[in-house]
Amino acid sequence: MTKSLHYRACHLCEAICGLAIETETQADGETHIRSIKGDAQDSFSRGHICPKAVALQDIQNDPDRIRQPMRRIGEQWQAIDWDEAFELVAERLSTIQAAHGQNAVAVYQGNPSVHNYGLMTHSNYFLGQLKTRNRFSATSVDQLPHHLTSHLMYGHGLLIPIPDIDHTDFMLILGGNPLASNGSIMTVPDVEKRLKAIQARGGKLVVVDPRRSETAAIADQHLFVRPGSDAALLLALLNTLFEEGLTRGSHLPVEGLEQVREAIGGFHAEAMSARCGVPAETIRQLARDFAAADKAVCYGRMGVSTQAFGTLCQWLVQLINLVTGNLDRAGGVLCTTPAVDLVASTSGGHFNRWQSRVSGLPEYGGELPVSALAGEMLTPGEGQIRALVTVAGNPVLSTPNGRQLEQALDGLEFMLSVDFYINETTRYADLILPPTAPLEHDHYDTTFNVFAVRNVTRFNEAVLAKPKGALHDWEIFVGLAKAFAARNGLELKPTMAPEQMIDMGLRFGPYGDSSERKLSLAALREHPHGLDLGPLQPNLAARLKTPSKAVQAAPELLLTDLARFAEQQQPAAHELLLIGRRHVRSNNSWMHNYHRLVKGKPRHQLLMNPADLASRGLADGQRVRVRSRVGSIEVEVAASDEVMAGVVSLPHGWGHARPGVQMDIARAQPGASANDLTDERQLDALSGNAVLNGVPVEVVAA
Ligand SMILES: Nc1nc2c(c(=O)[nH]1)N[C@H]1C(S)=C(S)[C@@H](COP(=O)(O)OP(=O)(O)OC[C@H]3O[C@@H](n4cnc5c(=O)[nH]c(N)nc54)[C@H](O)[C@@H]3O)O[C@H]1N2
Ligand SMILES: Nc1nc2c(c(=O)[nH]1)N[C@H]1C(S)=C(S)[C@@H](COP(=O)(O)OP(=O)(O)OC[C@H]3O[C@@H](n4cnc5c(=O)[nH]c(N)nc54)[C@H](O)[C@@H]3O)O[C@H]1N2
Ligand code: SF4
Ligand SMILES: [Mo]
Repeated sequence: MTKSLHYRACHLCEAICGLAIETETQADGETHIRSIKGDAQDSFSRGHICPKAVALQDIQNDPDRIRQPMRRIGEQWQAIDWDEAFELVAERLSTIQAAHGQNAVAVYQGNPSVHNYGLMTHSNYFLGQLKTRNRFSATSVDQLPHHLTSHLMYGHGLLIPIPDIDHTDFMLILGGNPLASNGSIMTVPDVEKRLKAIQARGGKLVVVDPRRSETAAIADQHLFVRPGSDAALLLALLNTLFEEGLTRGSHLPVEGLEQVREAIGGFHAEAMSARCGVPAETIRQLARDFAAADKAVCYGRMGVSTQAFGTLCQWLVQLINLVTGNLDRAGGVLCTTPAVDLVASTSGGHFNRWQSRVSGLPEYGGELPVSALAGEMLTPGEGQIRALVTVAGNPVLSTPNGRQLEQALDGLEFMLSVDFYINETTRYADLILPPTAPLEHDHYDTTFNVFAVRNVTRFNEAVLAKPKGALHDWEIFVGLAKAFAARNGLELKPTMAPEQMIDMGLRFGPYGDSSERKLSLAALREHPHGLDLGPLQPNLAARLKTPSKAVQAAPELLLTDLARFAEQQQPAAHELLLIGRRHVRSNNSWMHNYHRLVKGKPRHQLLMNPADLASRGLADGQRVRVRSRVGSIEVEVAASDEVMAGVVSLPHGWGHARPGVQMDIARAQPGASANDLTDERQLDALSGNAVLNGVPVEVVAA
């Protein structure tokens, strides 16, 4: 029996914590995980770990995780071999495209697509050949407004300024709960310590959230805001900064600031207060406090992106940082200089070059908003979607109106899923191709190093050997690409393994061959705890990709969207508004199948303010029916003064009781799906991003 210790970054969430994993190999060659701990030698995560990383061993050992290609015949699943599976996909998709056009095949790529570097490097090797305009992803139920804002203001959708959390004096968080999520578009392991350090050095943390979240609970100030109304609050803050002369100049070239000042002239704190539910004087004081801090950060995340004015909110967040002199400044917000630089090596993106056939929603970067997906399948006519490929996604639980999507999936001619579970979505697939588990492949974080609060880089080997007969995600896409190209007589450019691509990316990058550091894959292999490349530095002037090489403060699209905001109706006073939440033991929809993470008291209840319970004659713990325009669910309600009156909170990613789901532990405590209530027609009209927060519902006894 031999024991060995492996160092490895966790890539389950955006925090990329370093792990120390001990394995044991028995005489018969079987290797098991003995322990998973935080890696104290990782200078970025400093030993931090959360319960999800410990559950990596449960993913590894889960009997429900599928390990060979599975074909569905009626209700039955049959194992088939890889070559037969690739042939089947090539035949079915080619036939459907030949009969109905290329757009008849759609693609949905889920969240782990950006956490798994083999998917980053190789999914397009196959998916690109499909040449379909019907491409969708989890981006449009999440951070699309961030990308669109950066594309419009800075010329590249990935040029997103990151909070310099370690050096700021004032952090204003709207719609983010990093104590549960471990940070998002802000890769920050150990976030609680880093937030408390702001306070310890005399700085201030302010949280704006309709729920007193775990992060709000440690803040110096928490403001309840009516769901979906952050644009009003942000406009009032910006207006106050201008009106009270609280702005500071910027070293950056900026165009359009005068237009901004004019356009927001009417949105006084006094006028906006009623819309967002925050008193005018509180808003003005917040603007003064923010401006008085030497170094300050305004950060808006998931909760403000997934609302009716998500893009407007993200634009206003950027403007608040800009006009207070905190954009591209130490202690403010800064862009990374990543070792593999996706900003330098790709074009800035495009927007609204085409629209979805039925609902007319705009593409961004070649993808359409996923709220349009079911409609494109259900609505007959030329261009109707007849086949779907899902990759690392569970849109039945994660996109608006999941019940409608189920109906649409049921009517498809063919569906392929690249995934290792038979879950709420993949149970509709005709074929599931399972990749290796997280610890069985090597890892370089192409995505989240770009959003990290320090410039960091690391490459780690697989901890466990690839099982016989298994394929990595990237190898599945190579197999699919070859079979599809052969059937269609297409020429396929040769490819290389992901690690070789990373080696090239590193060597062409800012710390590569032409620099003193000479980073390469070989160099990174010598640093299994990761390499720290220093704090973020001002770099935006050189990185801007706008045609004028100036920050565009007043993009036309956003000025126009202000008019839409001005006309918006207030929700009726008697309505309850639904919002979401996350728990540190969850990971979107797919990590409820591990006893370690779901044990203890249930965490899927609907939280409701005691006053709202009382006025409806409901009691804590009772089962209730929640209804929205699109559907209804039944769930237990819990009284909580964490949520403001008029608001109910339900976590997404639950709802595992659907027939055919083969995840036994998840099914035992299924919860209900928030996305059986969210509405595919409720959108940020500018970007097409889904509204997941601020959905009108009613709650009655079940
Ligand atoms: N109401 C509401 N809805 C939401 C949200 C919300 O806050 N409220 N949040 C939204 C957000 S931010 C997101 S990102 C989406 C997420 O939504 P999705 O991306 O659609 O779904 P996930 O729940 O992340 O499911 C990931 C799937 O990938 C599989 N998987 C895991 N690792 C791998 C891998 O390495 N390779 C492959 N091939 N498959 C893998 C899992 O088995 C699972 O089926 O949900 C969104 N939906
Ligand atoms: N443990 C865990 N970690 C995760 C995930 C997970 O599922 N579990 N998912 C990962 C993913 S894919 C993402 S995108 C990130 C997201 O990370 P975060 O952006 O931090 O998202 P949440 O934790 O959902 O926090 C959103 C907050 O917004 C609040 N909110 C809701 N509506 C509004 C509103 O109208 N205005 C304001 N101001 N606030 C509002 C909610 O009450 C909630 O506290 O987390 C990632 N990390
Ligand atoms: S916070 Fe948890 S899930 Fe996220 S990277 Fe760190 S250990 Fe992994
Ligand atoms: Mo997300």
